[in-house]
Amino acid sequence: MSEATFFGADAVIKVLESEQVDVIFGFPGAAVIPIYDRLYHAEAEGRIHHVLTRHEQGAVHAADGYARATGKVGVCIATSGPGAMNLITGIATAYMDSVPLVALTGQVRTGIIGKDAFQEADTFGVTMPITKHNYLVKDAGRLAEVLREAFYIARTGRPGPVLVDIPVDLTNTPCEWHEDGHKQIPGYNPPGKGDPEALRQAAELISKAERPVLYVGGGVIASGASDLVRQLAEKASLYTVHTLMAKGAFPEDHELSMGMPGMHGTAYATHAMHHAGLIISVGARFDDRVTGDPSKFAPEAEVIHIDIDPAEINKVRRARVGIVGDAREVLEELLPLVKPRRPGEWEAHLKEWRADHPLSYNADPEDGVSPQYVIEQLWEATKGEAVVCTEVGQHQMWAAQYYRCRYPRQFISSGGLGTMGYGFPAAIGAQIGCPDRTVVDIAGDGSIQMCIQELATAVIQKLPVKIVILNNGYLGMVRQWQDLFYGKRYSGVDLSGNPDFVKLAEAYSAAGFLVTDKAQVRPTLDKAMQITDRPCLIDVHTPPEENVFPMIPAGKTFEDMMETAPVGV
Ligand SMILES: Cc1ncc(C[n+]2csc(CCOP(=O)(O)OP(=O)(O)O)c2C)c(N)n1
Repeated sequence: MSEATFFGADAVIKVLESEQVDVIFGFPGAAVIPIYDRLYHAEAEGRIHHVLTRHEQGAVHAADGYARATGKVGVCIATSGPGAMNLITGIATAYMDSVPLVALTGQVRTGIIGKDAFQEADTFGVTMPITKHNYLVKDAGRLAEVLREAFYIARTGRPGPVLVDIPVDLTNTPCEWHEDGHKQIPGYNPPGKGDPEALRQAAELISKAERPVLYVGGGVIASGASDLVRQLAEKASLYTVHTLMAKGAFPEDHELSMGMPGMHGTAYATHAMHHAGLIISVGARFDDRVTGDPSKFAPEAEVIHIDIDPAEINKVRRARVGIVGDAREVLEELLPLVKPRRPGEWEAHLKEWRADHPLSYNADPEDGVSPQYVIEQLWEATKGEAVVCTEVGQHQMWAAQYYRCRYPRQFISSGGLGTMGYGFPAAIGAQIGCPDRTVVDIAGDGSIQMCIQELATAVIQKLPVKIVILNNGYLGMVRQWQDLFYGKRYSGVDLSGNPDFVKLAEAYSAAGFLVTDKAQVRPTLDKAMQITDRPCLIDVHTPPEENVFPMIPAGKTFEDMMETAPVGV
C-alpha cells in the first residue's frame, strides 16, 4: 500500500480536527498505536496537542475538567483492556455530572474479539450503563461517521460521555473519506423550546407565587442560561439557591443568592427550600444530597421543573408543571411571560434568616489552621476569580461553602459520583483549557494521593496549577460520619504514613510549601500565586477532627439539621 493510502487511523485524526479538537489526553498501548502514529504527525504540525498522563484515570478526568472549564467536548484515549478499564471511574464521573466527553479506546482485532485475546475486555458492555451512548466499531468505512455522531451526541441535549471502541485492525484498514457530517440519528431529537401551554402555566404560577424559590442546577451552566436565570430572578424577585454543580451559575454575591441547600448547604438555603410554596427548578435533578428524605422535602411546595431530560421530570419529585427543553431556550420564552413580582413578607423573612444563620467556624489560631480560613484567604488571594477544582470530602464542602463564585464554569467538582482523585487531573485539564486563569485544586490528604502521579504531567506541561491540601491526617469525611454517627469508632480512616508532600512535590520538580501556622497562610498563598511555570503544592496542616457544618444526616430532613457541632462532640 502506498504512503498516500488513507487508513482508519487517519479518519480518526481527521474527524478530531474537523470537530476542532486541539488537545487530547491519553495513554497509549498496542491497540491504539496506529492512532498514536497519526497523532505524531498531527502534534508535529501543531494541529492536535496530546497530553500524556501517568494513568488513564488522569487522562479521562483531565478531559472532563477541560470540558467543564471550557464548555467544549473533552477527548481522551486509552488502549484496550487495562487501559480502557482504567477509564471507567472517569467516564462514570462525567456521566453523573452530564459532561460532554468522547472517550476513544483501542480494542483487539475484530477476528479475535470474544476469544479472551491478550488485553481484551468487553469495554462496550462495561460502559453501556455509564455512557450516554457507546459504540463498538466493526467497519473501517463507518469510523468517521461514528466519530462524528459521538461528538454530536456528547455535546447536544443533556451532554454526556460517549465511548467509541475501535478494533486495532480497523485503524490499519484503508478506507475512503467522506466530507459530509453524520446522518440523522433515528430516535435522537434533543428538545429545544418548551411547550407553550406549560410555559404559560409556569409564568402564571411564578407571577402569583407567595413563597417562591428559584432552584438552579448544572443544566443552567451546560446550556449557557446563567444570564437569563439572573434576569428571571431579578424580574420576579426570586431568592435563588443553587446545587453544587451550579456554583457560579448565579453570582453568590448577588442580593438574591441564598447559596447551596442540602446536606452541607447553608442553613438559610435549606430553610428557604423547606418552607417554599413554589420551587422553580431549572436544570437541577433533586439529588438526594439536596432533598434528604424526599417524602419530607419541601412539603408545601409546588414544583415547576425545567429540564432537558424528560426522565428527570417526576423522577424524584412530582412536578405541577414539567417543561422539557433546553434551559436557555425555555427561559428565553418564559421571561417575557412572567410578570414582575414585588418582594413581600417571605422575602423579608428569608433575608432575616440569612442574616441570622450565617456560615461560621472556629477561627481561633490557638486551635490550629482552620480549613475554612484557608479557603477564605484563597478567595482573597485570587480575588474570587480562580477556577476552583476539588477532590471529594470535607475540603470539597468547605470549598463549596467558602469559595464564593461569580461565574459559570468556575467551580469544578465531582458532584454526582463523588470521585476522590478527580480534582487534580481535572485542574490540569482546566488549566490547559484556560491558560490565562488561576486554577486551584482544593484537596484532602486522602484524595490527592489517588492521582498524585499527575504532578509529572503538570510539570512537563508547565502548568501553574496550585494544589492546596487541607491535611487533617484522616479520610476526614468518613471520619466525620464515624464521629457523629458511629460513636467515634474511627475505622480505616487514619492516614498515618502520608508522605512528606513538600518533598514529593519537589521530587517531581514542582514547588512545595508547608503551612502549619495561621500566620503563614496568606503569605504562602501569595507566594504560590507568583509561580507561573510549574505546579505548586501547599500542604496545610489542619486540625484533625474539624467537622463540616451545617450537616443534615443522609436521608434525613430540614428538622434534623445540625447547624453547629452538637453539644458534647
Ligand atoms: C474513589 C473514592 N473512594 C472512596 C470514597 C469515599 N469517601 C468520600 S469522602 C472520603 C474521605 C476523603 O478524605 P480526604 O481526601 O483526606 O478529604 P477530607 O474529607 O479529609 O477533606 C472518602 C474515603 C470516594 N468518595 N471516592
